[in-house]
This record gives sequence, structure tokens and C-alpha cells, in this order.
Amino acid sequence: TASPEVQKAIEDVFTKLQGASDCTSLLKKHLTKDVVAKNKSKKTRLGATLLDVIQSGGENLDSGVGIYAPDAESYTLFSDLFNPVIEEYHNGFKATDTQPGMDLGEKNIGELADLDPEGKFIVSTRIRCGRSLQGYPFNPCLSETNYKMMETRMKEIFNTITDPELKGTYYPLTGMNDETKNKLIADHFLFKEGDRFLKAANANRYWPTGRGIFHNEKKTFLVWVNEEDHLRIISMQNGGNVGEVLKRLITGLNLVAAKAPFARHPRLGWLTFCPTNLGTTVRASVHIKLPKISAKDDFKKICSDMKLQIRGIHGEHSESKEGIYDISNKQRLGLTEYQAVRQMYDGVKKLIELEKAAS
Ligand code: ADP
Ligand code: CIR
Repeated sequence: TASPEVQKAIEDVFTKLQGASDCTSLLKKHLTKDVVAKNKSKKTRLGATLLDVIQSGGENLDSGVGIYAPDAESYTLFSDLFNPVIEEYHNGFKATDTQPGMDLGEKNIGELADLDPEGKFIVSTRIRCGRSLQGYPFNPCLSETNYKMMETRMKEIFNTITDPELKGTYYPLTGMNDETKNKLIADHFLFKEGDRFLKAANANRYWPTGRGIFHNEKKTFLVWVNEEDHLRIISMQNGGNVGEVLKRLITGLNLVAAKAPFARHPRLGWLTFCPTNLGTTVRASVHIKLPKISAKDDFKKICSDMKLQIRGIHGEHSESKEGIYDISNKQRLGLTEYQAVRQMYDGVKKLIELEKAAS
């Protein structure tokens, strides 16, 4: 069972959250006295405790969610906390609900006409999904050797990609010069470094070991290795052609999936480190200019009513610049991959109509 020190630290997080009046995280809301009492002594087989789950939200009081799963077992062992957080984040997905089978929408791509054929609003479109390699836990439980082995395996897999559009090169973070790295980050291709939410979750250990990025020449198909998730598989391009972006994602994902078995949970779908990314793990987004409607008071509500999430220009926890927003589906669990993309597609279509009609 968890040591007295760990149990005390869990109590301290609880007390800190209760005292933090401007904290609005789902962790604060759902980490009740009861949940603490029932779970503070538990340990997963890999040794993870409730402290590992809650320490990011305990340190970062501005978290939206505040919890991570150190290993797959945590989702069941600490379900008293995960279930209500998951239900609230994913639009009412209950403890008794099950993620539908995968449907990437291969047959529906024809329905996804370019959202912005005149190029007036949408700067770029991106769809990503997360995957975990079977047999490895998540970041806080990975050893340095694990990271190296996973990277080696992925390099072998990337080398098997011969599709002329998708083939590319793997660039490890280890040894990458700052100029190259910072340019990749600024251009929205690479994950940022030193994310404080991940750091507090013990997810940045041995950095940059085992971390890196694969991409094709055009940087339209990319795979992040060992950042928040083992893999983030990404398709992106300029403009609003969601269908092209989805089609490329499906092709690339299938190539990687053919070589690497991924961890899937019977109820929660594709397993990832953050409970917001379960199920489809799909975040489909546009970078979009909506100067008129975004200046209005009801912009946030319009977006949340359409189940859209607003992020800033450099992703989560960043600010919007020059009136450009990152708009995506919020829900990733409890619907199919195609429906997740569709949530973004239909919502953004509506936002563009509203922008055109606004004065
Ligand atoms: P994730 O989408 O993987 O959850 P972030 O929100 O941190 O993580 O975004 C990662 C990067 O992808 C950021 O640089 C962000 O600006 C970029 N990005 C997201 N959506 C788009 C888009 N539609 N076009 C271009 N870049 C994008
Ligand atoms: C937070 O709670 O703000 C961070 N741990 C990130 C959570 C992921 N957020 C999201 O909306 N996908």
C-alpha cells in the first residue's frame, strides 16, 4: 500500500485544492473527501498511487482537468476519480458506456468538402490521434531503457514507410540544435518543451531521451514520439480541406498500426495518458480567423454549445494572436473517429456562416 508520506501528500493536495478559490479544475470538483479516503492507500501493480494521478492538478491550479493516468490500471483502480472527470469532459460518457468500434470515416471522406475554398478564414487544418504501444506503461512509469527501446522500435517502423507522399525521416530530439527545434515548434510541427502540466505529472523524465519527430518532406504527415503519449500521429496542411487531411491521416495511421500493436481498453477505446484523450483520441482542429464573432461576448458560449474547444495559436494553454484561434472538437470518447472530425467540421462551418453574417 501507499506509504504514509504519500498518503499525507494526497491529503495535502486535497486541502490545497479546497482552499484555492479560483481553481476550476475537474480534479478539484471531483476529488472529494470520500474519494481521498477510499483511494489514498491504493497502489497499482506498477506502484502508481493516487498522488501520481493528481499531482499535476495539485501543482497547477489553473489546470482545466488536472489528472493523468500513470498506467492503464489507474483508470480502473482510481475509477472513483477518473469516471466522473471523464463523464464531465466527454459530454456525459458514463461509467457504464462503451466506446464504439473504430470508424475513421474512409467511406465518408467525400462528405467533407473544403470548409473555406476561397481561403478567407482558415489558415490550416490538422487532425491528430494518440496511440500507446502495447506492453509499455505511460510516462511516469517508463524507464530510460523503455524510452530508448520504444524509440528504436519506432525508427524501424518509420523506415518501412515507402508510400511516396508519406515517407520521411525521424529526427530525435537528442542532438537537435535549438534553432531547428525552435523553428519546428514555432511553425506548429513539433511539441513544445518543458510543459509544466506534464512536468508536474512526472512525464518529462530523462528528457530528451527517446523523444523525437518523424515527418515527410512536406511536413503534412508527422508522428511525435514519447511526448505526452507514446505516439501522436498527425496530418496537417494549409487551408480548410478537412477531407484531404483525414484521408492522409488514415493512410499514415494504418501504415504504423500494421507494424505496432496499440493498447486498447474494452470500454475506454484507445488508451492514452490523459483522460481527455481516450476513445478516439482524435483532435481535429483548424487555425481560423474570425475577427468579428470572436470579439463578441458570446463567442465562447457559441463554441461550447457546439462542443468545440478553443485554444490559442500555439496550442493548449497558449494565447490567441492576430485573431487566430485553434478550434477543435472537445469530445474524444463516446463517439466514432469520423463523428469527432464531423463535430469540428459542422461547428466550424457554422462559425464561418456566422462570421460572414456578422457586422
Ligand atoms: P495537441 O493538438 O497535440 O493536443 P497542442 O494543442 O499543444 O497539442 O498543439 C500542438 C501543436 O499543433 C501546436 O503548435 C498547435 O499550434 C498546432 N496546431 C494545432 N492545430 C493546428 C492547425 N489546425 N493548424 C496548424 N497547427 C495546428
Ligand atoms: C490541464 O488539466 O489543463 C492539463 N493537464 C491538460 C489537460 C488536457 N486538456 C484538454 O482539454 N485536452
